[in-house]
Amino acid sequence: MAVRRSSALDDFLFDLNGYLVLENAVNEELLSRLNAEFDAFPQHIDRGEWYRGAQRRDYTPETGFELHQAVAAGRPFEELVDHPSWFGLVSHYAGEEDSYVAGVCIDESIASIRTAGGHHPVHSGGYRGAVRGQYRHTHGVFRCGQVNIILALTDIGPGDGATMVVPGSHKSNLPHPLAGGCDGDRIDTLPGAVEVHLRRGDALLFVDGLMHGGSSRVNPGERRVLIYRYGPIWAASRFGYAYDQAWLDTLTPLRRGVLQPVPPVRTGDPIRSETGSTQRELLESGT
Ligand SMILES: O=C(O)CCC(=O)C(=O)O
Repeated sequence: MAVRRSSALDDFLFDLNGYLVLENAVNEELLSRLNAEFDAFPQHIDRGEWYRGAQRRDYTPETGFELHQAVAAGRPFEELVDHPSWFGLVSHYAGEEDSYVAGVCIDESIASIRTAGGHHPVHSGGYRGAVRGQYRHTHGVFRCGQVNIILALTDIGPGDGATMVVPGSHKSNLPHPLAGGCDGDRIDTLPGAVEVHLRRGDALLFVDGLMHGGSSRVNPGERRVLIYRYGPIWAASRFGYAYDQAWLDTLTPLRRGVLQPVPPVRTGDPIRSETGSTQRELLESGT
Protein backbone atom coordinates (compact mmCIF):
# COMPACT_ATOMS: atom_id res chain seq x y z
CA MET A 1 0.00 0.00 0.00
CA ALA A 2 1.41 3.39 -0.98
CA VAL A 3 2.23 5.84 1.78
CA ARG A 4 -0.37 8.62 1.85
CA ARG A 5 1.19 12.07 1.88
CA SER A 6 -0.81 15.17 2.65
CA SER A 7 -2.28 17.06 -0.28
CA ALA A 8 -2.75 20.81 -0.41
CA LEU A 9 -6.44 20.18 0.33
CA ASP A 10 -5.61 18.02 3.37
CA ASP A 11 -3.39 20.78 4.74
CA PHE A 12 -6.02 23.44 4.09
CA LEU A 13 -8.81 21.48 5.76
CA PHE A 14 -6.65 20.37 8.67
CA ASP A 15 -5.62 23.97 9.30
CA LEU A 16 -9.21 25.20 8.95
CA ASN A 17 -11.05 22.52 10.92
CA GLY A 18 -8.38 20.79 13.02
CA TYR A 19 -9.32 17.33 11.72
CA LEU A 20 -9.55 15.08 8.67
CA VAL A 21 -11.53 11.92 7.98
CA LEU A 22 -9.47 9.20 6.28
CA GLU A 23 -11.90 6.89 4.52
CA ASN A 24 -11.06 3.18 4.10
CA ALA A 25 -7.81 3.67 5.98
CA VAL A 26 -7.54 0.03 7.06
CA ASN A 27 -8.51 -2.93 4.92
CA GLU A 28 -10.95 -5.73 5.79
CA GLU A 29 -8.20 -8.27 6.39
CA LEU A 30 -6.46 -6.23 9.11
CA LEU A 31 -9.82 -5.09 10.50
CA SER A 32 -10.90 -8.66 11.07
CA ARG A 33 -7.62 -9.51 12.83
CA LEU A 34 -7.99 -6.41 15.04
CA ASN A 35 -11.59 -7.32 15.85
CA ALA A 36 -10.54 -10.88 16.70
CA GLU A 37 -8.11 -9.38 19.24
CA PHE A 38 -10.94 -7.28 20.68
CA ASP A 39 -13.15 -10.41 20.88
CA ALA A 40 -10.46 -12.01 23.05
CA PHE A 41 -10.01 -9.07 25.44
CA PRO A 42 -10.80 -10.06 29.04
CA GLN A 43 -13.39 -7.36 29.62
CA HIS A 44 -13.93 -8.56 33.19
CA ILE A 45 -10.50 -7.43 34.44
CA ASP A 46 -10.44 -4.48 36.82
CA ARG A 47 -8.93 -1.09 36.16
CA GLY A 48 -5.21 -1.44 36.82
CA GLU A 49 -4.96 -5.08 35.75
CA TRP A 50 -2.74 -6.07 32.84
CA TYR A 51 -3.48 -8.01 29.68
CA ARG A 52 -0.27 -8.90 27.83
CA GLY A 53 1.70 -5.62 27.59
CA ALA A 54 -1.38 -3.42 28.11
CA GLN A 55 -3.12 -2.12 31.22
CA ARG A 56 -6.81 -1.46 31.75
CA ARG A 57 -7.03 2.21 32.61
CA ASP A 58 -10.47 3.64 31.78
CA TYR A 59 -10.23 7.43 31.69
CA THR A 60 -13.50 7.74 33.63
CA PRO A 61 -16.12 5.23 34.78
CA GLU A 62 -18.29 6.32 31.81
CA THR A 63 -15.70 5.84 29.08
CA GLY A 64 -15.88 2.08 29.61
CA PHE A 65 -13.23 -0.52 28.93
CA GLU A 66 -9.95 1.13 27.86
CA LEU A 67 -6.67 -0.70 27.46
CA HIS A 68 -3.63 1.58 27.49
CA GLN A 69 -0.43 0.50 25.73
CA ALA A 70 -2.76 -1.24 23.27
CA VAL A 71 0.11 -1.47 20.82
CA ALA A 72 1.58 -4.19 23.05
CA ALA A 73 -1.69 -6.13 23.35
CA GLY A 74 -1.28 -8.27 20.22
CA ARG A 75 0.59 -8.40 16.91
CA PRO A 76 -2.09 -6.70 14.74
CA PHE A 77 -1.86 -3.56 16.88
CA GLU A 78 1.80 -3.18 15.91
CA GLU A 79 0.81 -2.79 12.27
CA LEU A 80 -0.96 0.48 13.04
CA VAL A 81 2.17 2.20 14.36
CA ASP A 82 3.46 3.12 10.89
CA HIS A 83 0.30 2.47 8.90
CA PRO A 84 0.68 3.94 5.39
CA SER A 85 -2.78 5.52 5.49
CA TRP A 86 -1.76 8.01 8.15
CA PHE A 87 1.92 7.76 9.09
CA GLY A 88 2.95 10.31 6.44
CA LEU A 89 0.21 12.67 7.62
CA VAL A 90 0.93 12.50 11.35
CA SER A 91 4.65 12.90 10.61
CA HIS A 92 3.84 15.99 8.56
CA TYR A 93 1.64 17.59 11.22
CA ALA A 94 3.35 16.53 14.46
CA GLY A 95 6.79 15.35 13.38
CA GLU A 96 8.84 18.57 13.52
CA GLU A 97 9.57 18.32 9.78
CA ASP A 98 12.75 20.02 8.53
CA SER A 99 14.20 20.28 12.02
CA TYR A 100 17.00 18.49 13.90
CA VAL A 101 14.39 16.43 15.78
CA ALA A 102 12.23 15.26 12.87
CA GLY A 103 10.05 12.22 13.46
CA VAL A 104 7.19 11.10 15.68
CA CYS A 105 6.63 8.96 18.70
CA ILE A 106 3.43 7.40 20.01
CA ASP A 107 2.91 8.60 23.53
CA GLU A 108 -0.41 6.83 24.12
CA SER A 109 -2.26 3.99 22.44
CA ILE A 110 -5.67 2.89 23.64
CA ALA A 111 -8.14 0.17 22.71
CA SER A 112 -11.62 1.34 23.66
CA ILE A 113 -14.95 -0.49 23.89
CA ARG A 114 -18.00 1.67 24.61
CA THR A 115 -21.45 0.35 25.44
CA ALA A 116 -24.84 1.98 26.01
CA GLY A 117 -24.70 4.90 28.45
CA GLY A 118 -20.99 5.49 27.95
CA HIS A 119 -19.38 8.72 26.75
CA HIS A 120 -16.09 10.63 26.94
CA PRO A 121 -16.36 14.09 28.50
CA VAL A 122 -15.73 17.19 26.36
CA HIS A 123 -12.22 18.59 26.72
CA SER A 124 -9.42 20.47 25.02
CA GLY A 125 -9.67 23.49 22.67
CA GLY A 126 -7.26 26.27 21.82
CA TYR A 127 -8.16 28.49 24.77
CA ARG A 128 -5.30 28.17 27.28
CA GLY A 129 -4.44 24.86 25.64
CA ALA A 130 -1.46 22.83 26.80
CA VAL A 131 1.59 22.96 24.52
CA ARG A 132 1.40 19.15 24.45
CA GLY A 133 -1.76 19.27 22.36
CA GLN A 134 -1.23 22.60 20.64
CA TYR A 135 -1.98 23.41 17.04
CA ARG A 136 0.72 25.42 15.32
CA HIS A 137 1.60 26.28 11.75
CA THR A 138 4.32 28.82 11.29
CA HIS A 139 7.06 29.69 8.75
CA GLY A 140 5.56 27.16 6.34
CA VAL A 141 5.71 24.13 8.65
CA PHE A 142 3.32 22.38 11.00
CA ARG A 143 4.41 22.10 14.63
CA CYS A 144 1.52 20.34 16.35
CA GLY A 145 2.10 18.92 19.80
CA GLN A 146 -0.12 15.88 19.41
CA VAL A 147 -2.12 14.47 16.52
CA ASN A 148 -4.52 11.61 17.21
CA ILE A 149 -5.81 8.80 15.07
CA ILE A 150 -9.13 7.25 16.06
CA LEU A 151 -9.62 4.13 13.98
CA ALA A 152 -13.15 2.70 13.85
CA LEU A 153 -13.39 -1.08 14.08
CA THR A 154 -17.19 -0.95 13.99
CA ASP A 155 -19.51 1.33 12.01
CA ILE A 156 -20.14 4.46 14.07
CA GLY A 157 -23.33 6.28 13.13
CA PRO A 158 -26.14 8.06 15.00
CA GLY A 159 -26.54 6.72 18.56
CA ASP A 160 -23.30 4.75 18.40
CA GLY A 161 -21.27 7.18 20.51
CA ALA A 162 -19.41 8.93 17.70
CA THR A 163 -16.49 11.17 18.54
CA MET A 164 -17.61 14.81 18.37
CA VAL A 165 -15.42 17.77 17.51
CA VAL A 166 -15.89 21.52 17.48
CA PRO A 167 -14.41 22.41 14.07
CA GLY A 168 -11.92 25.26 14.28
CA SER A 169 -11.77 25.23 18.09
CA HIS A 170 -8.05 24.38 18.01
CA LYS A 171 -7.56 28.10 17.34
CA SER A 172 -10.07 29.39 19.91
CA ASN A 173 -9.00 32.43 21.86
CA LEU A 174 -12.02 32.30 24.14
CA PRO A 175 -13.42 29.56 26.36
CA HIS A 176 -16.56 27.82 25.15
CA PRO A 177 -19.18 29.45 27.38
CA LEU A 178 -21.32 26.31 27.57
CA ALA A 179 -18.68 23.59 27.91
CA GLY A 180 -19.42 21.86 31.19
CA GLY A 181 -22.82 23.53 31.24
CA CYS A 182 -24.74 21.27 28.89
CA ASP A 183 -25.79 18.06 30.55
CA GLY A 184 -22.77 18.03 32.83
CA ASP A 185 -19.67 17.37 30.80
CA ARG A 186 -21.37 15.42 28.03
CA ILE A 187 -20.60 16.83 24.60
CA ASP A 188 -23.85 15.70 22.90
CA THR A 189 -25.65 19.05 22.81
CA LEU A 190 -22.68 21.40 22.96
CA PRO A 191 -23.27 24.22 20.44
CA GLY A 192 -20.75 24.00 17.61
CA ALA A 193 -19.97 20.31 18.17
CA VAL A 194 -20.53 17.88 15.30
CA GLU A 195 -20.58 14.10 15.26
CA VAL A 196 -17.95 12.43 13.10
CA HIS A 197 -19.59 9.31 11.70
CA LEU A 198 -17.22 6.64 10.50
CA ARG A 199 -17.51 3.35 8.64
CA ARG A 200 -15.45 0.49 10.03
CA GLY A 201 -11.95 0.98 8.66
CA ASP A 202 -12.22 4.78 8.50
CA ALA A 203 -10.00 6.90 10.72
CA LEU A 204 -10.41 10.34 12.27
CA LEU A 205 -7.19 12.35 12.40
CA PHE A 206 -7.23 15.45 14.61
CA VAL A 207 -5.00 17.74 16.57
CA ASP A 208 -5.49 17.13 20.27
CA GLY A 209 -5.95 20.86 20.85
CA LEU A 210 -9.31 20.59 19.07
CA MET A 211 -12.28 20.60 21.44
CA HIS A 212 -13.60 17.04 21.35
CA GLY A 213 -15.18 14.17 23.26
CA GLY A 214 -17.21 11.02 22.77
CA SER A 215 -20.98 11.42 22.41
CA SER A 216 -23.30 9.28 24.51
CA ARG A 217 -23.80 5.82 23.12
CA VAL A 218 -27.46 4.87 23.25
CA ASN A 219 -27.53 1.91 20.88
CA PRO A 220 -26.95 -1.66 22.09
CA GLY A 221 -23.73 -3.42 21.19
CA GLU A 222 -20.19 -2.13 21.21
CA ARG A 223 -18.37 0.82 19.71
CA ARG A 224 -14.81 -0.33 19.12
CA VAL A 225 -12.01 2.11 18.37
CA LEU A 226 -8.26 2.34 18.61
CA ILE A 227 -6.71 5.65 19.59
CA TYR A 228 -3.05 6.27 18.73
CA ARG A 229 -1.57 9.63 19.76
CA TYR A 230 1.46 10.86 17.84
CA GLY A 231 3.79 13.61 19.03
CA PRO A 232 7.34 14.75 18.39
CA ILE A 233 10.16 12.31 19.16
CA TRP A 234 10.98 14.02 22.44
CA ALA A 235 7.48 13.58 23.87
CA ALA A 236 7.06 11.22 26.80
CA SER A 237 4.33 8.94 28.03
CA ARG A 238 1.78 10.94 30.00
CA PHE A 239 1.39 8.12 32.52
CA GLY A 240 4.99 6.82 32.50
CA TYR A 241 4.44 3.67 30.46
CA ALA A 242 7.60 2.05 29.10
CA TYR A 243 7.97 -0.94 26.79
CA ASP A 244 9.77 -4.19 27.52
CA GLN A 245 13.05 -4.12 25.60
CA ALA A 246 12.68 -7.78 24.58
CA TRP A 247 9.34 -6.95 22.93
CA LEU A 248 10.69 -3.79 21.29
CA ASP A 249 13.52 -5.87 19.82
CA THR A 250 10.98 -7.99 17.93
CA LEU A 251 9.67 -4.97 16.00
CA THR A 252 10.82 -3.50 12.70
CA PRO A 253 13.35 -0.65 13.05
CA LEU A 254 10.72 1.93 12.11
CA ARG A 255 8.10 0.71 14.61
CA ARG A 256 10.72 0.39 17.35
CA GLY A 257 11.94 3.89 16.52
CA VAL A 258 8.43 5.34 16.81
CA LEU A 259 7.74 3.67 20.15
CA GLN A 260 11.16 4.47 21.56
CA PRO A 261 12.72 7.22 19.43
CA VAL A 262 15.37 8.12 21.97
CA PRO A 263 16.56 5.00 23.80
CA PRO A 264 17.83 5.71 27.33
CA VAL A 265 21.55 6.25 27.92
CA ARG A 266 22.49 4.89 31.33
CA THR A 267 25.51 5.59 33.52
CA GLY A 268 28.56 3.96 32.00
CA ASP A 269 27.09 3.61 28.49
CA PRO A 270 29.13 4.92 25.55
CA ILE A 271 28.04 8.09 23.76
CA ARG A 272 25.16 7.22 21.48
CA SER A 273 25.46 8.68 18.03
CA GLU A 274 22.50 10.60 16.67
CA THR A 275 23.22 9.32 13.20
CA GLY A 276 21.15 6.51 11.75
CA SER A 277 18.28 6.16 9.40
CA THR A 278 15.52 8.67 9.83
CA GLN A 279 11.91 7.56 10.08
CA ARG A 280 11.31 9.04 6.65
CA GLU A 281 14.10 6.92 5.14
CA LEU A 282 12.86 3.79 6.90
CA LEU A 283 9.29 4.45 5.75
CA GLU A 284 10.36 4.89 2.16
CA SER A 285 12.60 1.81 2.20
CA GLY A 286 9.81 -0.25 3.80
CA THR A 287 11.93 -1.45 6.77
O1 LIG B 1 -13.94 8.26 22.78
C1 LIG B 1 -14.01 9.21 22.00
O2 LIG B 1 -14.77 9.24 21.04
C2 LIG B 1 -13.15 10.42 22.22
C3 LIG B 1 -11.85 10.08 22.90
C4 LIG B 1 -11.18 11.29 23.41
O3 LIG B 1 -11.75 12.31 23.53
C5 LIG B 1 -9.80 11.23 23.76
O4 LIG B 1 -9.24 10.11 23.81
O5 LIG B 1 -9.19 12.28 24.00
